[in-house]
Amino acid sequence: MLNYLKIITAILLTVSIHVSALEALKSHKEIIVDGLANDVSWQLATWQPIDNLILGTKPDADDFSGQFKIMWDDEQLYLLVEITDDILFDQHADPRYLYWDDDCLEIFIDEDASGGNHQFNFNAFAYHVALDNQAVDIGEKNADGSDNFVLLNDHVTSVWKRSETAPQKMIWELAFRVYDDSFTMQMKKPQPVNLFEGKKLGFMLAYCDNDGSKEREHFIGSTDIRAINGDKNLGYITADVFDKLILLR
Ligand SMILES: [Ca+2]
Ligand SMILES: [Ca+2]
Ligand SMILES: [Ca+2]
Ligand SMILES: [Ca+2]
Repeated sequence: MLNYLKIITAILLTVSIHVSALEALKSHKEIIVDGLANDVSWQLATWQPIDNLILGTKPDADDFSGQFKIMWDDEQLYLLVEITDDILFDQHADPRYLYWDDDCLEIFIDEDASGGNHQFNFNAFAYHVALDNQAVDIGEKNADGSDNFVLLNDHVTSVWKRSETAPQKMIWELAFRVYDDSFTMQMKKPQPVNLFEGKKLGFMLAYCDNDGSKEREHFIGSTDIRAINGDKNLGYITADVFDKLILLR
C-alpha cells in the first residue's frame, strides 16, 4: 500500500512539474499601449523569460533575448515585451505571406484553456504580430482546401519602440481582446469575452527571429514544449502545449 502511495505521489509530482502556470495580476490603472513601459501598473508585474528554443539554432544574447510581463483588466490582456534583436527584418510586405519567416511576435491564446487542435479553427488563436503591427492567424480552410491566412487586427492593439540608448532594446506593448471558440470570420460583430478574477486561459508567447536569411533563424518561446518525434514547433497546431494562465486580483 505504501509503495502504491509512493508511486502515485511520484506521478503527481512529475505532472505538476510539467504543467506550469503563469499568473497575471489585474491592472487597476489604465495601461496605455504606446510602446512605453512607464505605466504605473507594469511595476507590479514580474518579468517572465522567453528562453526556450523551439526551432533553429540557439541565439546569443545580442542576437535575440527577451522577456515579458502580462496583466489584465475586464476587457483585455496586456503584454509588455522587452526584446533585444540585432537586426529587425521584414522581407514580405504582405502580412499574410510567409509571415513566420519575418521577425514577429507570436501570441497564443486559448480562451477556455481547453487545449486541443486549433490549426484550422478558432478553438485557440496563434496571433503572429508583425513589425507593422498587423496580426495574422490561420483561419478555416478555403473552399478549395487551401490554407487561409486571415488578418485579425481588430483583436490586437500593438505598438513598439526602440530605446535610444545602448544596448538597444525594443519595448513592444500589446493589448488583446479575448475571443472564445465560437468566433468565425463570417461573424458580423464578434464580441470578445469579459475577463474576471480566477479565469484560466491557455497562453504562450514566442518570437520568430530572422536577420536576413530566407527562413527564420530562431524561434524562441516562453514555454518548455515537450517534443513529439523531436519536434517542438507544435503551438500553431495544438493548444495542448500552451501554459495555463491564471488571472489574479
Ligand atoms: Ca505604455
Ligand atoms: Ca537577431
Ligand atoms: Ca479553446
Ligand atoms: Ca531579427
